[in-house]
Amino acid sequence: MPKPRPIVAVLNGPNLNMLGLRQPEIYGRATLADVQALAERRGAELGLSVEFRQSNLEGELITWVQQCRGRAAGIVINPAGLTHTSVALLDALLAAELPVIEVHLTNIHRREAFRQTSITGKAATGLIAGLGPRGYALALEAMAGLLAEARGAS
Ligand code: DHK
Repeated sequence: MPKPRPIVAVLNGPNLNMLGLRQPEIYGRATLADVQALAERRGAELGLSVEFRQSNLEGELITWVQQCRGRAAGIVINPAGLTHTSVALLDALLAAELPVIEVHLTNIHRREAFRQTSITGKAATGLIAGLGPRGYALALEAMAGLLAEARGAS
């Protein structure tokens, strides 16, 4: 029997369902469906099973993070606006005890002061910001590398 592919949850926070329509001069013209297709394609090439989800609700994202514990191999997350506000999402990510890569489409350090702090980033193994949808593919590449290293170490 072929080995099951490690599950990597790719979670997206509030307003990312509006990608393509929402401030395209800042967030670009790619839609969330485009980002999902890119993530699923790159994930499959890397031997990962990508579970791609988006919610506008903080509690729903927290529940999805909780469900990753013991089931998924890692989490790629763009918490969107919750990046800058949500201690509760940070706590959920810490409790998951999984490698976490935080992705931002934009370079949050070039934006308003309130976007330059990431509360959730404290739970992240690494962060990728400013590279648009490509950041999701890069995050999955990094995740595949982290998982391979962890397998080699065990
Ligand atoms: C997305 C958002 O929706 C914003 O609230 C963040 C992030 C930045 C992004 O760049 O992907 O401030």
